Amino acid sequence: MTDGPADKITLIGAIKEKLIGKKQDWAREGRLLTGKTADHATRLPPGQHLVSDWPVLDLGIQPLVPRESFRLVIDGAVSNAVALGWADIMALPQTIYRADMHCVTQWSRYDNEWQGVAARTIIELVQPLAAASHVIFHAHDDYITNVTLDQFDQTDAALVHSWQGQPIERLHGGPLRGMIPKLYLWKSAKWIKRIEFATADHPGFWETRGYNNNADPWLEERYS
Ligand SMILES: Nc1nc2c(c(=O)[nH]1)N[C@H]1C(S)=C(S)[C@@H](COP(=O)(O)O)O[C@H]1N2
Ligand SMILES: [Mo]
Repeated sequence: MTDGPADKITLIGAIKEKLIGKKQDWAREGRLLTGKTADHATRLPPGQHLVSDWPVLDLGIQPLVPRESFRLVIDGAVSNAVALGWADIMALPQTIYRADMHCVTQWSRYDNEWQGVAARTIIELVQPLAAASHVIFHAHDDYITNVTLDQFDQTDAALVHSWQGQPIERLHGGPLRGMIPKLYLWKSAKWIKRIEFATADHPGFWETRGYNNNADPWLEERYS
């Protein structure tokens, strides 16, 4: 294959320093906190409101990742590290499910239909070592986020390529993004390029800027 522009990964945009600074201030000041928690049976977590559109949140850079050059490395504390191309992703067993999403900036969107590869399919494929305790997502915009292996090892956690039956748009992290619906949405990395199984925790971009490491919306774990 030639190395033409069609298969190059392009970074579009520039880091939004001001917006990142403002979100860090929110964490420092504890903005948006209601002081309430809710049972998981309550569909809307505390302090959230419903939206019907799907807002876009990023650091200012929206990578363009052509499927021809797509490559996802899954490595670290696993017995079977892999590098998957787009055809490999699509050849894995596919899952379709419906889930709500909850962003720390207070919007929630119900009934999103996701299609992709279940986290448990990935876990079965790479065989994490007994010592693996965390999963670190690395993205093309250098965004990083971390979850525990238990948070990833859930029936509704997945790597998703379609939303409401359509390929996920570049703005929302296409061609492939993480989806962990039971955590605030910053734990769902867009434009993923590497998933690292780790034997220790490595807090990511927002987790090192005042945001909560655990990020359970029903416990209102917005900030650290
Ligand atoms: N690669 C990457 N993933 C990311 C982000 C980002 O800046 N870069 N932002 C996170 C945040 S803060 C949110 S709220 C969601 C937003 O996803 P959306 O733009 O599809 O709504 O993506 C998360 N994943
Ligand atoms: Mo966010």
